[in-house]
Amino acid sequence: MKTEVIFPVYNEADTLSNQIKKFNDYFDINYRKNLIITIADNGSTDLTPKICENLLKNKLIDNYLFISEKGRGRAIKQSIVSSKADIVSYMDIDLSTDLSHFKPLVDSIASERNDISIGSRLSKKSKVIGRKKIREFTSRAYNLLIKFYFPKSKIDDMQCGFKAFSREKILKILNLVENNRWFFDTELILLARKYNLKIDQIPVKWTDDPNTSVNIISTAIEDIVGLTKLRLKLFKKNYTEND
Ligand SMILES: Nc1nc2c(ncn2[C@@H]2O[C@H](COP(=O)(O)OP(=O)(O)OP(=O)(O)O)[C@@H](O)[C@H]2O)c(=O)[nH]1
Ligand SMILES: [Mg+2]
Repeated sequence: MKTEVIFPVYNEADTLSNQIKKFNDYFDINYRKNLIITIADNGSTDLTPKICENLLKNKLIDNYLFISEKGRGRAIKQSIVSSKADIVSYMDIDLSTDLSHFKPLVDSIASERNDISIGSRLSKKSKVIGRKKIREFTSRAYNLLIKFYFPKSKIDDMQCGFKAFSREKILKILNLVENNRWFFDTELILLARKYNLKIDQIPVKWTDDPNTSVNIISTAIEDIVGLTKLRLKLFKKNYTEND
């Protein structure tokens, strides 16, 4: 069974090589053989493309996708669509999620037969190191708002950049996802709930990287608009089962 890990990146030249080496070094040769590593880049303007060429040459990654239009969600979507793996996953290049969770994330689909497994920084057993109070607060407030809008969603942390999917199961849902930026994760998971996919949550150890590409204000607006639109859309279409 083939597994693909997608790293969405934008202007990550400073750390990219080291992080990819760290990821490769973590796994033994046999495990790595069945793992496809993809970098999905949205028009980086720094040396990211050049570095990816080298990583490809040295077989530290298997694919490099350069997508000219912006949007992390767009990059993940396109990578999953063009993937040939049975299980597709994605992870932030800062490797904030401890790598010890990668195999359990994948195994949750491979052996426990879940359709989706997602990392959670907000569950009782999660361990979060170094996250700024304001990020912790906005994240908790956002996830409470989701529970208010979608009381049966029962997901602790929608936004953790650490998720895996059965590719076959997620393709149908992916077609319905409209957002191409940061709301992408929430929209995908809520739609997956709607269509009764089996979702597993894995509490993770998270060591925060203070460098961020997220603008809190604009992303908060995007999230609230996205949630409202999705709620209305699901009402309109008379979906009532798993709201
Ligand atoms: N493909 C693509 N990747 C992006 C884009 N913007 C950010 N990324 C990547 O998305 C991942 C997450 O970005 P981060 O800056 O770590 O996000 P963050 O602010 O730390 O958010 P948290 O990790 O949730 O605290 C990184 O691998 C980024 O390189 C984009 O426009 N396109
Ligand atoms: Mg980060």
